[in-house]
Amino acid sequence: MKDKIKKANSLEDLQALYTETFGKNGTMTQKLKNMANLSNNERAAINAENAELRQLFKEKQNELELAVLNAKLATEKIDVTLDNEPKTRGTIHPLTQTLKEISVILEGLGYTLWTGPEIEDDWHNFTALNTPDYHPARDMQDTFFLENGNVMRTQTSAVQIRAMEKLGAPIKMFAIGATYRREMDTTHLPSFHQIEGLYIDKNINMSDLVGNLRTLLSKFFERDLELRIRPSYFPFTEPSVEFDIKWDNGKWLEMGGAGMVHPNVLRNCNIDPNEYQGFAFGFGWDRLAMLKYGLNDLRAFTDGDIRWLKNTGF
Ligand code: FA5
Repeated sequence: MKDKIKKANSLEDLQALYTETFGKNGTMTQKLKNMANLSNNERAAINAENAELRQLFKEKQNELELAVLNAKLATEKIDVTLDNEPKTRGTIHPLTQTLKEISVILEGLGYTLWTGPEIEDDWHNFTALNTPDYHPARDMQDTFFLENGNVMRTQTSAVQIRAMEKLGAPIKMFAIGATYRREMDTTHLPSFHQIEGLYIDKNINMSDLVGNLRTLLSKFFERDLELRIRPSYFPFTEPSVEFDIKWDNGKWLEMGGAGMVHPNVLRNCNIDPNEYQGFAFGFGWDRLAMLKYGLNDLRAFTDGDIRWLKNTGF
């Protein structure tokens, strides 16, 4: 039996041998049953054999169980060296990147972010901005009109009005968001974005405007920039200017419009123009991103072409 146990090569075989030995009619069971009339030596021999067989079974069982486990592990092995598909990461859109940079700079200069609706009423987009419906300046901005008389906001200046109506003066806010006009070429899109700034307090003047714009643009472009202002016209500012920066190639680049907020605009927002005055500025968010990141077609910003995004280096 000892040899048989040692040679068993499956748990089933071992179980059969065990039954043969220790089962109800097993050889060892019988021997143990019939020990009563045997001498002490004979009994001791049977007990020793019994213990030895049990030990042998136990050892063989452990050995066979281990073999089964190893066989199972071998088939279930995970090959951790297997090649994995490389993970592709998304990139930040140049506009989003620019938004973050501008926001950090303006917040650092004490401006608070405001938002307003993209579908705007006539009051906030035009009338309160000193542009009543008979005003010829309405033609400066080709407007998308909705059937109910609302408009797709043509300028973030509408958010100035909302902020002043709510907070009054003093106020220092900025807005950044989508704007819409009926135009389309390489430098004009029907849907583009603007950045607006407004600072109203008791002693604000044009030199504050120039200083703020120069700081903002120098920080954004990360170099000391020359700023130039030229007389211009907007119904909601008086005097009005357009401002340019001197680029690396020595050329002046037009950035946006600005000026001292017109007294009528302040009055429309229940602010007394004899007590408060201040400046506002507005410019193209898309154009800022184009310049900083050396992109040359405004239309690419909204085309959603992933190849373009990848080539922008973002
Ligand atoms: C305005 O919209 C004024 N609200 C700016 C302003 C604010 C003046 C506060 C005074 C005080 P303008 O129409 O020039 O101004 O537009 C400002 C800038 O928006 C332009 O310089 C240009 O950078 C950008 N812009 C205008 N139209 C488009 C367009 N169709 N596509 C892309 N960018 C545009």
